[in-house]
Amino acid sequence: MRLPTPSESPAFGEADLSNCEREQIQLAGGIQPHGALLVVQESDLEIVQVSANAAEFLGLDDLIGQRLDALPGNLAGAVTPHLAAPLHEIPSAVRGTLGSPDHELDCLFHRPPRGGLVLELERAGPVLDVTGAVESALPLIRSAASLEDLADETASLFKEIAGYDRAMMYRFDEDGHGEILSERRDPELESYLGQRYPASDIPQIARRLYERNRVRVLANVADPRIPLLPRLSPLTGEDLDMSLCFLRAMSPIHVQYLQNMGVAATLVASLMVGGRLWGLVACHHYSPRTLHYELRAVCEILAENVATRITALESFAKAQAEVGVRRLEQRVNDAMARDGDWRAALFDGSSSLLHPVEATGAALLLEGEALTVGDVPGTQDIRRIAGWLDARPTAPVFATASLGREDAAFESLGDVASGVAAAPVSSSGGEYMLWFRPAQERTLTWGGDPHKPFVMGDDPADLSPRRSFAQWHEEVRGTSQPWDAADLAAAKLIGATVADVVLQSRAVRMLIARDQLEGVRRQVQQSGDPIILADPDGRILLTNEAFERLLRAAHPHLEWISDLPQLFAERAELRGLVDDLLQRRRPRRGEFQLRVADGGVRPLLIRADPVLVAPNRLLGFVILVSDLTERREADEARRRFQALVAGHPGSVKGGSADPTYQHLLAQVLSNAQLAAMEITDGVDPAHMPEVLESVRASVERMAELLEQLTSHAAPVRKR
Ligand code: BLA
Repeated sequence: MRLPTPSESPAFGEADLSNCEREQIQLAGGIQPHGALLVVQESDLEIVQVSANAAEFLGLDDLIGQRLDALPGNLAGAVTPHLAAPLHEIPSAVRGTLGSPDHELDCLFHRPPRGGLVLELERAGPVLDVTGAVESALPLIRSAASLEDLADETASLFKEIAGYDRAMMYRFDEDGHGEILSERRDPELESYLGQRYPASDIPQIARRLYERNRVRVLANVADPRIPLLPRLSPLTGEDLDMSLCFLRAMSPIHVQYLQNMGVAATLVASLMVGGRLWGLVACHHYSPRTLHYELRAVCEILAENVATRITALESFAKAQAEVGVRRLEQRVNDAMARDGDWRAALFDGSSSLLHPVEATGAALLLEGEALTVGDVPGTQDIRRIAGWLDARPTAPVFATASLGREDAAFESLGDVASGVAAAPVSSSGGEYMLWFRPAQERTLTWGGDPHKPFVMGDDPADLSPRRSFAQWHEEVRGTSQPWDAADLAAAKLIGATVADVVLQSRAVRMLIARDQLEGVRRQVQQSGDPIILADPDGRILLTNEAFERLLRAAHPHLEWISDLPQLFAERAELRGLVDDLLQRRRPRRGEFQLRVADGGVRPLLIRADPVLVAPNRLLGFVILVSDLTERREADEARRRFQALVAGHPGSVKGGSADPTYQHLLAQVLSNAQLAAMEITDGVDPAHMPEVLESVRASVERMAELLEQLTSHAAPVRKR
């Protein structure tokens, strides 16, 4: 016989240590002896392939080449009406007679993938109250309130209904390892409850097969395998695909495994949850045992119902967590709409941030701040973790049960943060929602040493699955309770919620900032005073129209603050001001003469300030310029006016020594002085000179009038 190359899948029974994962168990080429198998050609029901025990099973000779409907019994007639059905996923079952003497048989028939019709025959079982069993079992399954209850109920039901010595419910974890969740056994048997079995005990190919063929019975580990004759189907020239055959002989490796375990017969049903093999119900018997079609069907129905209940319980748990997350999301969004303080709503001190993820601590790192709840590492350590996360892919969630194992630098944090789940909340890096779990010492109990799934005899060919199923304890340290899919789903949801509000609040802030910026820009533009905004290097960022009018017209190449001094008469002095401002960040004020086009100057007041938001954070510079020309003119007007009114009546044209005149004039002047004070206080300097001038002119006119009046009246009074 040709040996398979390593890349090939080994034929049934030819697997060894290197390739047993790929053993083609569906091409078993043989059956268990408690039944018989026929393959017929569909057109005329001619028998083309049989199990080696078929003739004897039926009390007939020479089956090959005969037509099923020509054999004694009514089976062919019972089968034919069902042939309109597809029969390639679920076999049909009929009861009928066949052979000599014509036994009553149960026949399951289906179409294998490559043609022909496979008929599997077993002796008809005793009459059972099948519906009664199902009817009483279903309410128990349906009312199980937790997975634990359901597992216990399932083991009880299978033990009772199928009658095996031991019944177990077995669940696979994410890595394919199995754990016995529940067990019902005869009292004299040792317990397997809580034990774990490595994924290698059940190869992937077998798992895939068990997704289609949901109930398997191994009647007796000591039974010989009955070969198919001929081995290859004459219809296809290939091995018969026995995926759906209930009589299929089981892999010798597995049979050996069971023998090593001391088991004589098994019944195993698949638990399919969400389209994948979630676990198994496995029953052991310590003497040969088989189950007839009806009971196998009952077991399949029970297993389906159990799986449905698992789906419901798991999705209920998921929905609960989701309700928690949604409530949290609602609170955060409400807070956002109310006063923008969504962080307070997220960290309201309750466990709403921890519970859905089943974490013991949580933190939000955002904009340099760390908000926390529960047991968390110090802020510095949280930042270190975030820095470490920045270097690896984290979206939508990153999770580890042992951060210390990922990076030894974090080993010392194990008491609070061995388990870390993280969801980035922005694309800026360093901003995460984090959850923590402490390291826990756990003892995993394996049913045998998981690292030695095989034992090798003296002869390398003498290879068998492990012989010892003695409990093997694995101490697990430095890792937390692992995060399960539901935890991570909740973390992902919360992370997404937070990322949304972060984005939203940043967008809002941007709009506000833009609005404020617009406001400031408008004010600056509308200001009558020239203004310059410069960046921290002194580069001019923004000027207004007043500035353009005053300075730019004459000097279009202003780019830097340091370009300003050259425009002034006091160039050196202004350079000092600019240096003080730029180098020493010192606010300065001063009056300077701007040189203007016609060779003249314009007096300007310059107020220059650095803008600092923190002692060392310079945003830039603001330079305000006031044109002093008008003020200077106003000052001049005031001076002239003061001179007029302050005891220089002589300056008033004409003038008389007449005391009445002098008295009246004094009144007019003090009135005018008062008015002038009010005028200088209230009038804009641009208009002051003319206003003062008008007062001055009016005083002068009045003085003249007074003089005329007094001189005119004098003779009268003298009279
Ligand atoms: C199949 N191995 C299985 C099955 C179980 C186990 C439940 C499915 C059998 C069925 O559906 O009928 C393992 N059975 C267990 C365990 C318990 C139990 C863990 O009762 C615990 C109480 N097996 C090995 C190794 C290999 C292996 C090392 O231990 C090879 C890599 C192979 N297991 C193996 C194969 C099958 C199998 C090939 C398929 C059997 C078949 O359906 O033909």
